[in-house]
Amino acid sequence: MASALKNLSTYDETNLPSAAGLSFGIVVSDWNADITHALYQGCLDTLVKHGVSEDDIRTAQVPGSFELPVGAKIMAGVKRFDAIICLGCVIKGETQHDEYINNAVATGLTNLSIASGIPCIFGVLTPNTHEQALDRAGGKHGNKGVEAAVTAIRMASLRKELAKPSAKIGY
Ligand code: DLZ
Repeated sequence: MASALKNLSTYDETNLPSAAGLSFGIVVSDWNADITHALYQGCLDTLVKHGVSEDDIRTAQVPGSFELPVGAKIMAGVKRFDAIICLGCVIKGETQHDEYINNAVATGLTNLSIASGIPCIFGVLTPNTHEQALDRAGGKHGNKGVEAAVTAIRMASLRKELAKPSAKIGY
């Protein structure tokens, strides 16, 4: 398993650009709320820790992960966020529902990111069990919401940086 021996939420804080002045949308799925709300807290704490003002964070709740792409699309139409973070948890069950939802969310967020130019971050857990989800929502594998926030800060900063005129001429 790729993540078996790693705490995925460890990152080099000194290497992350300040997120002050950047604005973020967060879309949270209420399905498996004990997990997604823990992801949300990790995400929010990380954004604030890196300088984002709470006034520059807008949160929307959607019923399930399947609704994350349209929630993000609505959010993208409300304000020009520097990045939109989508948080959910789809636990494998007896049927293939998880594959349909996960594929739809991944494709939807990819398409929205490319079409809008706003990074839409995939913060969706796809575990086999509830225990695996807990491990990744503040348990032994860290908090995936923290990672989603770090990814959002990096992508939002990159977007801002590349929008500046380059000082260099030629190569
Ligand atoms: C229907 C459903 C099921 C069975 N499981 C999950 C889940 O594990 N995680 C999740 O976020 N959502 C689940 N849903 C709800 C769908 O995402 C969606 O909200 C409904 O199918 C209505 O479109």
